[in-house]
Amino acid sequence: MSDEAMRSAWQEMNASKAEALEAFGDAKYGMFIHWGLYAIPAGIWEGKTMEEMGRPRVAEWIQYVAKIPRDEYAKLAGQFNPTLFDADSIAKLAKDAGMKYVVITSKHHDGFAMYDSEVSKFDIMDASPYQKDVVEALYNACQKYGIDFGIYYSHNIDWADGGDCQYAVIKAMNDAQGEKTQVFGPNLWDPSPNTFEAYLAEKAMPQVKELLRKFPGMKQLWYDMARYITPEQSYAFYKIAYDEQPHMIVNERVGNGFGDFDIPGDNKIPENADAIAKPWQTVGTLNNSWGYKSYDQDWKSPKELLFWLVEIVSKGGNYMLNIGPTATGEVPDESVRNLREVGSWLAINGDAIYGTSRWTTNHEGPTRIAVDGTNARQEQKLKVDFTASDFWFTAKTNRVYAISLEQKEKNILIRSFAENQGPHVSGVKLLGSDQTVGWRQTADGLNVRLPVELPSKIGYALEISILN
Ligand code: FHN
Repeated sequence: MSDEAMRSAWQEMNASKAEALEAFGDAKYGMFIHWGLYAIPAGIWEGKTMEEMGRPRVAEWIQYVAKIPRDEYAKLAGQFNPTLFDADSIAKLAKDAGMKYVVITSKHHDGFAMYDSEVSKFDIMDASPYQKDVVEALYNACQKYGIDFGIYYSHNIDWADGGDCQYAVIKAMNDAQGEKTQVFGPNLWDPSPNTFEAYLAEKAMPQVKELLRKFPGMKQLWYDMARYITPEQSYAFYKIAYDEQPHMIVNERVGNGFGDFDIPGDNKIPENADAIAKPWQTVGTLNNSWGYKSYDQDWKSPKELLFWLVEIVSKGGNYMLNIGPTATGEVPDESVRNLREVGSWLAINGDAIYGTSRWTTNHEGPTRIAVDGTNARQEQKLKVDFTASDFWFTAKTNRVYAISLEQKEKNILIRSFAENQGPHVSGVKLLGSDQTVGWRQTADGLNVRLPVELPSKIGYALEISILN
């Protein structure tokens, strides 16, 4: 198939997903789950931490960073017995946290399937003493709680069975064009002897198909790290998903522009969201790792998490926030606490988040925070300290929401509503409260007198009715 034919077929398939993409746009907030054998070493191999061994520092990359031979890594499966895993409590946590969907790693770069795979014996049923399909358990629990379900699948990088992940082929192609090929992710220390083509035909494609048949009604398919993938291969991964579940959306990491929605980057808030043509999603960690890392206690506070959420939503995106369960299947306490606190905030202020669109401006006020990458906030020692003049905005028909993450002042001024410049205001309501809010629109902006008691622990959100 020519590139042109693939692109036009993709356009047609993508256009048929308008409704699913709209629902995705409304959902705003979801849970990512990185869970696999890497939760056993949890960031330490033979006494060395990820930081001592190299990069990246995220715990699910330990096999790569420590160059662990395949046979040796595979032995971890024999120890994987997460008896404390409780799918119901995780789905309920997502619900309580105000999240609308869950996406779980069915197979990460290490190649180990966390579900009952007929295709490979390197799975939770055949290779671990646990012998229960955790993906299926979560799928069922999500249905019970009305949470949408999605699956992560590492299609290019498979350190167990993907050979060199097609690195050599892509490098030769790039060399011929005088282009550099970055080495990041391929198994070059102990590659499986099969070809990448054989891996695609015998493992990756059949597993994706198997997952799509096992879990009907999925909302998202989340491929990852398409570094060494050709357009034909990306198209095939998109098409297989469409053929099985035409209404499910596929992320851009399928590769080569064939995704339905964009990912600006891991833990990255786009500076200029206007430039992103497709619906988009930022994925983020609760500390600085996706997989469980025993010694990373640098948890984002509820206020920091709310900053990420409102900054992303006010720019029109979705936030998918990750938990990394331990080897025994538990979710770290601090993760649970922080997620629940954000959930309590959303229970009060959810109208300002779900189902909203971007307004004419996403933020006003002096505080500017830019974060780009999973290690960035730790390296830049990010502080989430806002002023009473920082507001984020979202909109719905005839309403604009102004969100503050501070409670320092009772008399506030929102400059974007300056008379004769901003829209004409016809009413102001404090979300989660029946108390009357005093307000006046002046040449400086919208003056609001907040009540003494505020409904949320962190900040507040105002629903501003406007006349168009
Ligand atoms: O390499 C992976 C990483 O382990 C993690 O799964 C993230 C999540 O977005 N994706 C890749 C890096 O972008």
